[in-house]
Amino acid sequence: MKLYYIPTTRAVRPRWLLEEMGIDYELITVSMEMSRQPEYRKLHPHGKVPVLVDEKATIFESAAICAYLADKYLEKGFAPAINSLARAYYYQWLFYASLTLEAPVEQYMFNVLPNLPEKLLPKTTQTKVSLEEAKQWFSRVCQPLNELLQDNDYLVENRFTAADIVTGGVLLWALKLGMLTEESPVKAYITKLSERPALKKADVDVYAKL
Ligand SMILES: N[C@@H](CCC(=O)N[C@@H](CS)C(=O)NCC(=O)O)C(=O)O
Repeated sequence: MKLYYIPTTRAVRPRWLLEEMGIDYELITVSMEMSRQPEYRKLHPHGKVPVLVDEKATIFESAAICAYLADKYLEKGFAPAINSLARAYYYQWLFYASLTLEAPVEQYMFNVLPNLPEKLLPKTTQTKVSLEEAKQWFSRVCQPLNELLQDNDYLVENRFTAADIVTGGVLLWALKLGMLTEESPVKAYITKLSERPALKKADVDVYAKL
């Protein structure tokens, strides 16, 4: 199995899951030149990461890759049983992280890291939401997570799943960008997730160099 990856990006999420599961994989770091090649565009239509190539499957979108891997190795216990009630909440948080939680974090990143390399932040994707607006927006979308995490360590059935990885991947950015200044259940949750050995292996911190 091959994972196409760039450090600190959304590609950390499937790598983190692979490390949690103890599955062997080949890591391919994607350079700017490589991402522009027609061969790479066959793997990802926009030349982005992550991409997972596994036997006949070529999959892009970090949350989809995590969901695929958690199901492929269901016996490892990173996804609830199909058709269970827990499965519904698992989907909810996987999609919430990708569609709702991530948007203000990305906007905040555009503001605080305006000098991100073009590879990581194409100028065409930058918009005009201010730092303060992004922070307030983030605080609103954290609210349901704060309520849940007040009494739970993890998002689904109070056990660690791929939904925690995708959500944790977004919150890790927020933490590193300084968006989580005040103490909250969300901050405690991501601080604790950050200590997981599998995440430490998967996330090579190059933020300081940006
Ligand atoms: N929604 C996609 C987003 C993929 C994405 O934007 N990846 C970024 C890194 S976080 C990327 O490859 N950027 C490089 C580029 O745009 O050339 C996912 O979750 O996989």
